[in-house]
Amino acid sequence: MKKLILVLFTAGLVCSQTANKTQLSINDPWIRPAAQGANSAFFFQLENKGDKADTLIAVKFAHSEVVELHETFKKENDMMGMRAVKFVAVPAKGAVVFKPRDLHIMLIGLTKDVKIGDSYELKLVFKKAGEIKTKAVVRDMPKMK
Ligand SMILES: [Cu+2]
Repeated sequence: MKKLILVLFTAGLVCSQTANKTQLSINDPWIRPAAQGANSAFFFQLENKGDKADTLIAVKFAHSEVVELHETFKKENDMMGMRAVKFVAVPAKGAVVFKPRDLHIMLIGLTKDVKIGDSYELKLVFKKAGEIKTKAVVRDMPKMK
């Protein structure tokens, strides 16, 4: 009897996870190159096709000491600054863009060189959907206009 309950419970978990995962998609994930010991950043577009909002609460990366969610803001003297945020809301039927000089994931203290052409697995952690894996390719920053 105990065994049957356990099986049912596990099956339920698997189902709800797949249902959630189809709602969120991570498009064009990429990382900028940087040397060991320096910082890098991770960018992507997040699309929520579902009719429930979700919240990005963390990102996991195996090759940096710290990972933070960052936003860019304008300082008084027109300089750009950046600061950590605790979460990023993803609206229902909406999208959030993580891009240079805007929202980004800061990869602080790389434990190895991150070179152009390499690709790395990262995990995005959502309040409702849980962990979603993605693979990001390392490429150069787009040229500033
Ligand atoms: Cu940053």
